[in-house]
Amino acid sequence: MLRKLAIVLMLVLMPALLFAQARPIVLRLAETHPEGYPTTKGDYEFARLVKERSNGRIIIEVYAGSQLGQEKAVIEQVQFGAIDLTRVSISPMASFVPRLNAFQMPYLYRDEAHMWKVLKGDIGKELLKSLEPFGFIGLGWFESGARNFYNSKRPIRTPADLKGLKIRVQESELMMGLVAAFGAVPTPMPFGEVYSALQTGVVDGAENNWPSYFSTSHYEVAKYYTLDEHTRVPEIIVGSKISLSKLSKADQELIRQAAFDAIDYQRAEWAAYEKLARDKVVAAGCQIIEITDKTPWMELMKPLYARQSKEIQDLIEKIRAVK
Ligand code: BDP
Repeated sequence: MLRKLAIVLMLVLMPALLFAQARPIVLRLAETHPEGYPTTKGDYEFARLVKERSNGRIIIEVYAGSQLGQEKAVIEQVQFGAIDLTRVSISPMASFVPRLNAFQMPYLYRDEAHMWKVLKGDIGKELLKSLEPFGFIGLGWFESGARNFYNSKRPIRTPADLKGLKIRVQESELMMGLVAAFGAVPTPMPFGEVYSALQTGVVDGAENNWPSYFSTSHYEVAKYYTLDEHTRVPEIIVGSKISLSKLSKADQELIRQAAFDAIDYQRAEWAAYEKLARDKVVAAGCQIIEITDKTPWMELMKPLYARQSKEIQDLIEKIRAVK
């Protein structure tokens, strides 16, 4: 009798146990860029590493092309746990975590290598850890080149040429201040709306790196591209504290490490695509304006630096001191 009962129990419980074990943890990652963009490829590499290292127990589904919404809305959803992960620019992220502004100050990094020394070093690691009280788990950084102004009206050779132009900016107070300090009129709006805003003349221009200028086709409607490189804005991969804290500490660490290990892959993809974007834009006949002396541009940014909080000023100093 007892044996029979045990057999029956086993038959009933076994499939349930097996099923529970086999069902992977699925996490959704929101990405604004389309498939094929180097940053999206970086997300997939992150997902691949997580799947491989967890033997398929943890699956990250990448939703590219703003399927889950525009960046600011996505960040809100990550904060309250409706989206598990996202890769975003730190510009909109800084509205949630103000100290991030220190990392996107104009003309802050000497070059790309300096930025990466900061991001991968103690300062960058500490910053990722400091996001928790805001509801985020900082996981890693991606490359995003340098941002340049472009517009449909005229070649910009000096900051004075920007005067009065309506320039789209990310949804970020710092970026608004930056564009205003150059004498232009900042117009914040989500990335996905910029093409039609340029086309219909709602804005005269915008600013972005080569890959975004190209992949969004903005170069078709705003052909003057000025290489002033006013800022390098790192990209950040963040998780939702609400959703990731449901995982074991070991799994959280696995995810964090995978994001960090995807960085070099994304950087290599970035470098290749940046070159391709540049070639395509040039071939399309856009007017590229080189800036040989950035001093007058930098000068205008001094009041923006002076306005920052003590906490940000201290971080800026630390970043500059990294050799
Ligand atoms: C691109 C960033 C993307 C931003 C976009 C923007 O990769 O995350 O949303 O700029 O300007 O360079 O909004």
